[in-house]
Parts: sequence; structure tokens; C-alpha cells
Amino acid sequence: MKITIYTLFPKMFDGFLTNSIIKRAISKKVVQIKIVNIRDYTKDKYGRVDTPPVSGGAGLIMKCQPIVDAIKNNNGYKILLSPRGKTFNEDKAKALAKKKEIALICGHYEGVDERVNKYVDELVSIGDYVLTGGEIASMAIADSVIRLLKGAITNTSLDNESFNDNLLEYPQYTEPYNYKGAKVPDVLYSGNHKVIDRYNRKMQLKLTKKYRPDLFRKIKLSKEDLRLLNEDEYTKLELAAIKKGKKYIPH
Ligand code: 6GU
Repeated sequence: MKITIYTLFPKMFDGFLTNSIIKRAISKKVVQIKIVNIRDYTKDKYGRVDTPPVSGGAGLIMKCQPIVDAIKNNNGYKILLSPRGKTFNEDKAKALAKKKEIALICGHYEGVDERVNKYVDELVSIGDYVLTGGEIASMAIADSVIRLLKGAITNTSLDNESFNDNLLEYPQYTEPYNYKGAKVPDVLYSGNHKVIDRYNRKMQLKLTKKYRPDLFRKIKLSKEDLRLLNEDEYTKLELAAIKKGKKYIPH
């Protein structure tokens, strides 16, 4: 895949391009990233790329000409980073990861001349807050897309992670068993992968239900999922039943 990022601040990408996974993806030719300085395309006699809006008012608005000329010969799918755009998510990352070429165009927070919009395919935001520019948003998008590309990371890392099937990731632990009184769940030492898988699925369901009820509502729960969700409840009821000398039969 080829990703071209158009920006007035190319230096902001130095760290991004030299971090381990992105750097490795570039050297393995999984992705080709080009950073283009929009300023190189201005035809303004004073070299301006932004000016105050025609109606007056605060801030500098990015001009049409440098942006449009910079992206003119790019045949990729063009995204203008803008707080007004549709909010980015993992499904969008997956859709973009299928494309051969994408262009990410970074705007100022004060804005971009409205007429640039018709030269791009889509406006995208990364969330409901305002950044000083589209640069960090473009890095977030590029990062999430690159890690989905074949060969960028080991594929097993992609299987059980947050947002697959609208489920959050299950908790993971490292040694020691007991850290300041907080213990690793014993089941994870059982060596029984069926039991561990079931436990992890249950934790995914419970954590998503608790922390992201909006995602939880979208999950198509299987009978087994419902059973897992109710398991602790049954155990409590079961114990109560046993205490009373009865056999508890869940239904
Ligand atoms: Cl894409 N740009 C800016 N300036 N702010 C944002 C954003 C984009 N997404 C969220 N906030």
C-alpha cells in the first residue's frame, strides 16, 4: 500500500516514521509512506499557504491552490482530516487497508477553504475534540491501517483484539502470580485451552457490557455467550440452593 500525507509540518512525522512497527513495515515494503510539504506547491508571490478568511475573523484558513495542486496527480483515495468529518473507527481502518493507495490531507484547526472539499473523496475526524491540526489524526489513521496490512505484525495478534466483533480485548497478565496482593486468575495456569478460551470469552463479554454498553448492544450473543454471562449468577444461586439442601437447575 502507498500512503501519501500532505502537511505544512513534515517534521511532525519524523518520530512516527522511525517507530519500530511502522519503520519495519516500511523496510519490509508492506507500506510506502511519502510526506509531502504543501508549502512546496504554493504559487503565491509571498509564498503564503494560508490567509485570513474573506469575511474577516480570527485565524488563518488554508488556501485552495497549494492543496489542490499538491494532490492533483494523486490517484489514491483522498481523505481530508477535519473535525467535521465522519468519525474514524476500526471498520473504516479495515476498509482503508484494502485500498492500494490513500492520501491523507492535514488541515489547520482554523480551517481549510471550503472549496477544497470537492477535490477529496471524504472528510474524516478521529473524535469529538479539536486538535491544532490534522497531523496527529493522520498518524492515528495511518497507524491503525498499517498494522492491519499483511506482514506488518504477526497475524495472531489481530485475532483476539479489541473491536473485533464489537468485543473489547480480554485481560492479560504477566509474571509474578501475586503482584502486591493482586493475583493472576488461577484458570490461566490450568493448561486447558478450552477452559481458558471460555474464560477469556466470558471476560470479553463482561468487560464490554460494563465499559462499552454501546458496543455490547451490537453483539449477536450466542446461547453459549448468554450462559457465560450468567455463569457467576448461576454459581451464586447454585450456592444458595445447595445451602438450603436443594439442587439448583439453571434454565
Ligand atoms: Cl481530523 N482534525 C482536527 N483539527 N481536529 C480533530 C480531528 C481532525 N479529529 C478530531 N479532532
